[in-house]
Amino acid sequence: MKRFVKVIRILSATTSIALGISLGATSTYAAQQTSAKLKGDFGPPQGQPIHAVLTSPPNVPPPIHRKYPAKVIVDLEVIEKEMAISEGVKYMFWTFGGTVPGSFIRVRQGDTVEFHLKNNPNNKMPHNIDLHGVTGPGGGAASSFTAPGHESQFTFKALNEGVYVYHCATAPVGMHIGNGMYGLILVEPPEGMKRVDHEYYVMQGDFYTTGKYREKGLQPFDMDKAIDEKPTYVLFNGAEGSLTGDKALTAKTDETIRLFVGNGGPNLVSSFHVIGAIFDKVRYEGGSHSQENVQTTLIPSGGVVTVEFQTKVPGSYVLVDHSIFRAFNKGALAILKVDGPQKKDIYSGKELDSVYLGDRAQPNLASVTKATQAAASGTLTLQDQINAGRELFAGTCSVCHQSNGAGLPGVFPPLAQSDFLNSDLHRAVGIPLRGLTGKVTVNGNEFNSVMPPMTQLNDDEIANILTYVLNSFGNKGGQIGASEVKTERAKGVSAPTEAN
Ligand code: HEC
Ligand SMILES: [Cu+2]
Repeated sequence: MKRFVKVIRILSATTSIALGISLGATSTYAAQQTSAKLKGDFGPPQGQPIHAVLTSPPNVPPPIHRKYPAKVIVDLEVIEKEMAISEGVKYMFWTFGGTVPGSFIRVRQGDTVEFHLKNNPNNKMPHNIDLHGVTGPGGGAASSFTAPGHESQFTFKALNEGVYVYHCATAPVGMHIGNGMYGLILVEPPEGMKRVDHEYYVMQGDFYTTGKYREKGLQPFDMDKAIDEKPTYVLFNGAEGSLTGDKALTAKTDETIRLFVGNGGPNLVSSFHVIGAIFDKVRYEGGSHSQENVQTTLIPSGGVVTVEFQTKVPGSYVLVDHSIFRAFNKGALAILKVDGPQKKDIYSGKELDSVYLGDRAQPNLASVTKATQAAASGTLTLQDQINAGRELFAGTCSVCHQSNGAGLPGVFPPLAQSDFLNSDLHRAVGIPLRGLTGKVTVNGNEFNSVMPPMTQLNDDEIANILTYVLNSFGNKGGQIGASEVKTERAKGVSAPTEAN
């Protein structure tokens, strides 16, 4: 009998590679076998059918305390919808349940899961679902192929405990996954899992847009970049900033944390790391074996890990893909904020600061959004510009010029009461656009260094930052409009501004 289980597993593994291909014959065969004594089969479902509690990331449904196998009904709807992938950047996501990653599903080993997949009538594409926690061909893919405005149903017994990825497996599969169609299903062991203070749901994914990183507007999917495996964004929970600022994960000191961290891919393998924490325990690949005292763990595309650790020292802990350009230049960064009394005996002090995190550490960009909207509707005020400029400055310019604009002697010139800046406001417009090189004298001190062009900023953002700078730090005031930046940009941005 054991050998038979193996055969089914191999079949299911190979068929989920040949995604979408129906092997109907084996699925009835597998269904008949569940009445025999298989691992994880605790007999027929008991009690009333239960509707599964589904949660949006980063939330995880509550632990199951049930002591018997039940029939669990899962209702999941596919919704294609436009959402922000980064500040000012929209993307047409395809979702399970309206979020990326999709709704978190939690069942108990031995449960009989009646799965309902609905495809919203406003959607344009057919979709299906392959759950890696299913023993059966395609993980449900062939049985769940659903056109817009339709609903499919199939049933499976959750034989293996563990945490599993689910994803859409409709051709072109890479595109469906690349648009955000993945999530996690947890199959709890019958005795349940060890109690922890917080469980969170985080899932990495790589995204491919025709525009470059942070290029504004609605960005279409780029098939060539996807095939070349050159993502524009690498993200936790489907958007840059989805887990930072006031959306950061939270805990108190001396609490235990369990993170279910999935990787939807479609292409990249994640080197998952939490800066400043050591995982006490990792269930790698979502399997039953665990490893202790781990710094960085690999999460395959289409795989999951469960990591557990304790928050001993207060501060901000940064979740990254330690393939580190992805974290700081493609968005793969999230924050766990731990509050509580200092523990100087364990760690002396000085938290991670803004130089390390750059603009990813900002509380939020609400005032930037407000200014963008006001500019579009023609109601932009000086104060709107200053407010937006303050937040953008904190993330972009303060790294070098310091948050009080004082600069660093001999290295970064001051923007505070800068005679160079105040003597020619229009020259200043070219500086963030093209950068600045060569000798520059500010308030009698000479600097001879390089400021790189701030290519990630659009015209509105540069106008707002400069307006903020001119109205702060004892400078003489003034206002720069986006149209002026636009005119300056049109002159070309390739050669850096010469300081003299
Ligand atoms: C990576 C560090 C860095 C960042 C980030 C940076 N600057 Fe600079 N900035 C410099 C350096 C270095 C110089 C001097 C360049 C030289 O020696 O020619 C400079 C010079 C300037 C000057 C002219 C000198 C002065 O003090 O008046 C202005 C204005 C300025 N920067 C504005 C900005 C603004 C606005 C931002 C944000 C959009 C920004 N900088 C971001 C490094 C930086
Ligand atoms: Cu799909």
